Amino acid sequence: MIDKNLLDNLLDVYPGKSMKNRKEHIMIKDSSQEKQHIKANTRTIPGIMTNRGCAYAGCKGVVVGPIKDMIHIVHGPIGCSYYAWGTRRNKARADKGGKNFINYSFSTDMQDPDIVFGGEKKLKQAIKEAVETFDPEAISISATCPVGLIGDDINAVAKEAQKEYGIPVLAFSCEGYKGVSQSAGHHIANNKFMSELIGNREREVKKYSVNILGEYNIGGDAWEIDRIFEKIGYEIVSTMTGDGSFKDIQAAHEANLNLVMCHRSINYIAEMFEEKYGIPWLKVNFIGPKAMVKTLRNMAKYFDDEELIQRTEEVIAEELAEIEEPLARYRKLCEGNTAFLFVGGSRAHHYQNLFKEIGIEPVLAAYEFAHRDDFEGREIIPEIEKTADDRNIPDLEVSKDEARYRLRLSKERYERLKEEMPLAEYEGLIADMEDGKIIIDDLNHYETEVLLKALKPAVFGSGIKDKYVAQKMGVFSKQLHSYDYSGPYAGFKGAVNFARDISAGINTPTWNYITAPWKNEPEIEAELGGA
Ligand code: ICE
Repeated sequence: MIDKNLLDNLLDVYPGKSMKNRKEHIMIKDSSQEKQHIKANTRTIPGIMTNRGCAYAGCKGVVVGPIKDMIHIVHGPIGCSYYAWGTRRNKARADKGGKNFINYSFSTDMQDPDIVFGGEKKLKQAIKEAVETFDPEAISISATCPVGLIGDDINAVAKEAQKEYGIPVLAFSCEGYKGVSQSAGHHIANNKFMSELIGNREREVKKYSVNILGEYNIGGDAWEIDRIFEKIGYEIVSTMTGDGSFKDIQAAHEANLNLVMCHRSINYIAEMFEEKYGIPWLKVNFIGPKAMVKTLRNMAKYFDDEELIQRTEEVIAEELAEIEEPLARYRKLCEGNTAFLFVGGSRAHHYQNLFKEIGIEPVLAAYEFAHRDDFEGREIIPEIEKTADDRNIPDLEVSKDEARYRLRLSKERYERLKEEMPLAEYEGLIADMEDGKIIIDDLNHYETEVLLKALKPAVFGSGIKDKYVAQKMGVFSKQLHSYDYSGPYAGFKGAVNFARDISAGINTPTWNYITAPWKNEPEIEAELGGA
């Protein structure tokens, strides 16, 4: 078990109210308890150094931004664009005859006079220039904080521009201050996709057709998944939104199954798809060979075709044989180590298996902005946990019964499959963790430093905001957001890339040249059970 003193000491420095607050966001996994609870998706205590982002980051930066053939105009000061330019590493390449604007950054560069006299004129001009210079499929407008504060009507500008230029112009009111984190921005994006984008184009699809939801092609992940799916014979109708194209997403309602990779950012669309079009969704995980194999088997089982099941097994065998030797080699270099995983709202779950497969035990898993269902499983989702944006679901004209009737499989089979695989289900991060390990919501910089010092993991899977803090303490840090400059890490080949990078990071002699602070200071004692 974790030494209880460690968590008590950790909380000790907070003033009374803050201590009480933080206590509810920190827990130790204990499977002897029937159900463990954690507080999440609440406001960060002012003054605490959090890693969280804003609604604009979640909307434009995460969900909308990766659509490659759209021009994404940010209406706001230049900093909001500059900071986000290329840093997430969501990759894209143009489809045949299509366009790709991913490497550009479009901003209205608001200045003082625009704040005083209004910025709509500038926005109109930006749209005009974008259309004349680039001739995009469509345009998105994302609002940053000042836009909401001064009251620019981006929806009216979008409507007018759509009429004038004859292409879709979607306005997202994702001002940074909305909600408690970037999570609100995901929801704003999801809602608009469903109400204004999906279902606008018809397309013939194959029987084994899927949408991949919540996969953003960081470091090329989606391309490794495409490779495997194509080898088996699946048709990917759309990927939302990694390397995504506007036209494909318009026809996404034609697919026969939705695969949900990142539950946090896109569960809303998955639900709405099921409700509106009767397309069931399956929780998947493409990270780590074990999770990948399970995902592929579940998909084949869903479509229930002997040939497909057989082909799936052939591809699995082929792929596993190819990675066995290099993975074993890297495993030898990693074995017996421990890791911290601290990411946004999904990846501390996605990376559990892969770390374990290379012999590294996650001893702490934390999220920035996950909701309680990401920790505890979907069934909890109490109404009070939902933010105002969460309740703002666009009207769906189809009743649930009607949609069920249109399900691609019979109701009986749907119910049966639900028992056999995570169809419309997700168990949450707590279920992934071993007993005695720590789980934290909205981990902050102070807590990060204390825990790194006390538990000294070999690798800290985190992001740019704390990577160098950790490394100056002598702990190797791998950015699980952007993959630093590497990737893909998904699928079979990606697992080998990951194992290579982690083993190199842990074993580099660089660490011999750094004196970790605890070598000179007294240690905070801590013991880890089973690690
Ligand atoms: Fe989902 Mo960084 Fe992606 Fe997740 Fe989301 Fe963000 Fe990416 Fe991180 C993301 S969509 S940008 S898997 S907002 S790495 S929740 S924080 S863990």
